[in-house]
Amino acid sequence: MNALILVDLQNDFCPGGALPVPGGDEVVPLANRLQSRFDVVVATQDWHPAGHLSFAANHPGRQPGESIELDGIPQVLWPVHCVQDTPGAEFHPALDRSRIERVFQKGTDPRIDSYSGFFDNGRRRATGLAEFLTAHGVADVFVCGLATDYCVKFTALDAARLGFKTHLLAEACRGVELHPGDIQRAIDEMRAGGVVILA
Ligand code: VGL
Ligand code: ZN
Repeated sequence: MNALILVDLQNDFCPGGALPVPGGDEVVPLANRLQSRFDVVVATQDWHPAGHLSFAANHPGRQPGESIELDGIPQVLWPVHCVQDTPGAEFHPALDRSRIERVFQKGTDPRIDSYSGFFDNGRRRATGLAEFLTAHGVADVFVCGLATDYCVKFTALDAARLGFKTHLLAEACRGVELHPGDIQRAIDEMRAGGVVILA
């Protein structure tokens, strides 16, 4: 069985949102078209409380894009984004949700960020995605969505580490590119981590 993981196709990561990924909305029609090719479709959703410590606004004097350490883990500070029950946290309105069997929310603990759809950044808690895929007999995982250099990368790397045959649908991803070259470096890291990069 194969599975498509749709990563964080949310309003705040699209142009006009709080943490816009350039061209983020362009992947929505691709994601819609891809779904029919897979046995299982799941989605991840960045889902932060307003007091989340990945938000620069919750660190007086800090600006988005700066890096700090949070509980011993490096943390990029972001604009306030994907706050639970706000429009920015909703899926893009054009996303076809009819085949999404389960949504895995992440980033709910205010003290730790969660880029991967499987675990938080400290691997303290699992979302249940791995067990869900295993229970559905999934061996092959295909990842697309936002953002290539953060949540897509960590989701794909964890999938590969967990033993799923993991593929990146690169055309259906867009990245933040906070620093020039971040997207290419992310793709190189995924390839080195055993992820098969597909155009
Ligand atoms: C993401 C930064 C902060 C992502 C989520 O979905 O890639 N990036 N939160
Ligand atoms: Zn986030």
